[in-house]
Amino acid sequence: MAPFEIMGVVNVTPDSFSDGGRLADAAAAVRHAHRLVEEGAAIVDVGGESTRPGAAPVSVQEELRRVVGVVEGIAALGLPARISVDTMKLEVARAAVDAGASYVNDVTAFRHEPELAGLVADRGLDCCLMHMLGEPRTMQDEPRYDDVVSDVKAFLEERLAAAVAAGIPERSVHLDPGIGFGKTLEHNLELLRRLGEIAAIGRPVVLGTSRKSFIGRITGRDVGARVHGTVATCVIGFERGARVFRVHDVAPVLDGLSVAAATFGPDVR
Ligand code: HH2
Repeated sequence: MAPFEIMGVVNVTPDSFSDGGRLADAAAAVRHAHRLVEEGAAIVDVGGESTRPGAAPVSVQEELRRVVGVVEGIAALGLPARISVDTMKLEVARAAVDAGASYVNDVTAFRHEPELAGLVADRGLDCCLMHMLGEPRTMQDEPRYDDVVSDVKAFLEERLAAAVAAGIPERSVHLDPGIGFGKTLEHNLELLRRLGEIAAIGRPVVLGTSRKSFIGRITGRDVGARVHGTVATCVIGFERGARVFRVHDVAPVLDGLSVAAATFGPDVR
């Protein structure tokens, strides 16, 4: 098994925080996915609803319109990568799976639509369950925890148990601490430092730090110039036990992770 997997981000949204609008046209999104796989992505994550802080929800119809054609287009290329759909909606996930997706990335961990777990179970899909405090519209309004790492870990254990109770085999579940989703700069750094406690749950940990604002707070860089900071977070995350890296910039992250994996080996904790 590869020591890590890169999940390349394909946002088909007019308003995503780092690449919004650029891939609004489906053909451009398919070409972008192709490039990410050529650069080394093992998974491409197609999302039609921005979850950036303050983002407004998108209707089912609009999300279907944005996502399904792109998933179909990527599937038609027959790339050596799996297609993930980044959605919290059952109907969107079902259509994306019918179009060729085999992985559901739900930032609400099946809390928005619990029936989504049934789809994952019935169709034998893999999934990512992510921690988020509150909802995107309000999540950055003074987030508070007793202890951020213990709270996130308890949440992920509870959602993993709920997924298994819905019929999803444990081996099909990845867990994600949800960097930036209802977290301050210090919360994000504490999660990175103590990521081993999340990895100790025993499921592969997904890390989504790519270009996020906490990197901008540290480096003073705008969103388009956070790639070096992103690579640093991925290398730190790998050393602390993360195994799937959701990023916009696949090639530089692959280099960083290759060096980290050669140094620490696949079994570091
Ligand atoms: N972050 C974003 C979206 N989906 N999924 C997982 N599992 N983990 C993450 O950290 C994560 C995610 C937000 O980033 P992005 O897709 O770049 O922006 P937007 O939500 O504005 O489209």
